[in-house]
Amino acid sequence: MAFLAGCSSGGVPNDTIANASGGTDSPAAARSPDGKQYLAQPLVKDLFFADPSAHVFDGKIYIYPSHDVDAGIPDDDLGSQYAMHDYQVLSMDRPGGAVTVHPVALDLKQVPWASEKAWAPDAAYKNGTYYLYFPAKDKQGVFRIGVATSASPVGPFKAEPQPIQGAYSMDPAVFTDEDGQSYLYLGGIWGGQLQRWATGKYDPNAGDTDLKKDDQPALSGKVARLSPDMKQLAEPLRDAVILDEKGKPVLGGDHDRRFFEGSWMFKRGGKYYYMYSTGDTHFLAYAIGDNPYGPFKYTGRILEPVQGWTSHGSVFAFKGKWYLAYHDTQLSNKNHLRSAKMTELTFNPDGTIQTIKPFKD
Ligand code: FUB
Repeated sequence: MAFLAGCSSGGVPNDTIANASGGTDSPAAARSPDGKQYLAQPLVKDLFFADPSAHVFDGKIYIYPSHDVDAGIPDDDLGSQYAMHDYQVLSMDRPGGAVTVHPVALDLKQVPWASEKAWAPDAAYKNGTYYLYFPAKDKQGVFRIGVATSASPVGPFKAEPQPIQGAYSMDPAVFTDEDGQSYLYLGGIWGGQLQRWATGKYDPNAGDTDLKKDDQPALSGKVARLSPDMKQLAEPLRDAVILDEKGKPVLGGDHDRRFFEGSWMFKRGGKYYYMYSTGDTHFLAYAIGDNPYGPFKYTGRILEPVQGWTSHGSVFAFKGKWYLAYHDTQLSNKNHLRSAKMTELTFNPDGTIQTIKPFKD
């Protein structure tokens, strides 16, 4: 059974604040630990949802988030504390509308190849089928990307017996272009293991951070066209290269601009906007290209650092307006217990994006 949950956002006031048992919830912490007022309020107040990937299917908003849990694991640089094991979908009729939290859509127990770490997912739709793309570690502890299908946008989803061949690392995001062709973006350094694939083959000895070559091009997120059945890569992964103002690849030492994790692609005005997280500098940055593969020119920041270590989100259009779905740790003040939020996003006349500050003062 689905239930309504609290929902309220800066600029998009909510209809109801309710908890899982249907009762009225108390207001979330009004201010951050250092006294700042939050721009937006959590979409859900009695469960933790992060990494919100938002899509509009059939005129309704569906959010595919990570479902954060407290496994009592201390924070480390590999993200061991993010010990999630299942997915639930959120839906709403409009930004600021009541949020429905749907039942478990997929549990890693139902995925034959997976062992742990149900990290940030995404979804796509084609020809009557919904596809859930999700990362998880396999039985050997290597991050892989899986795909599961359903006739409903909220699941339950049935996983394919094997991970997507040729895909690796984490944070899958699927973009479908106007011609109907879909592309899979993925990758994340440090705990996301992308650095271990730098040669194209998995190297467990490649370390737990990045290439450690600050004056060399940074590791890129990856992109590949999906096969017509949406379940395989139609080609090998390519680098989604981010260029600086001189047209040179952003360097590994440029932590304010280099790719870390959290790929998201959207298209506006014929341009391809590649959003990503800069990880240890905590920005959601964006770079613009002329096609889905890039290269993408670094353009700026979409979101300044939120409360909590990670930042990860999605951008979507609904009835002529644009929105950013993101997360922070307002309800827990713990890095691994995050709350999804939503706020409006504004483009400048030249196509650049007005940077969002997650606090009002
Ligand atoms: O939710 C676990 C991980 O934290 C995600 O996969 C990353 O993008 C970061 O948000």
